[in-house]
Amino acid sequence: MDEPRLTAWYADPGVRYGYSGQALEPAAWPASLDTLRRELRARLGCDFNAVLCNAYRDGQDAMGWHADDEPELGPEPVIASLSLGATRRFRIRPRRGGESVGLELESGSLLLMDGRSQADYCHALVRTRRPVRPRINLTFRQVMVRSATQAEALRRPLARPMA
Ligand SMILES: O=C(O)CCC(=O)C(=O)O
Repeated sequence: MDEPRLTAWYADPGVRYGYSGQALEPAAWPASLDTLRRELRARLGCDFNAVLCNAYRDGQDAMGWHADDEPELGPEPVIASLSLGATRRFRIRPRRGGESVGLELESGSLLLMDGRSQADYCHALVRTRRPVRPRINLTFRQVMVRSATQAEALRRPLARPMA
């Protein structure tokens, strides 16, 4: 699928992620990203089994309005978002409507989304006409893994109540 950015998905074995109609198969953790997730666990007390990496090559690469509310992230996911490279503007707004708020995400900054962040708000990484250098964003997540039996049960049609 065409996206205005580059993406990669590193995760524990079997941890898949689907969004916008695409399914990401896990690649093994590189040592550098594994070190970062250990550091985050030590500082935040949260386990992460996956990281979605987004590379924004220039100001035209972006991410549209969305919430990370896929069922496999659970009802109140903790998402730790680390920015590296160019400073870019992140915007957040209530899902029920209202003004958006902008945050300049600088290199080395860590944005933590938890609680009802995804249920009540959506967010975007907006385009800019300014000439900007590339930026990498790493969003560490904990994805719930279903057993083969649970996945099969979800695929089966619901039984009809007896008349
Ligand atoms: O690049 C960013 O800071 C935003 C990333 C994001 O919204 C996401 O991965 O869901």
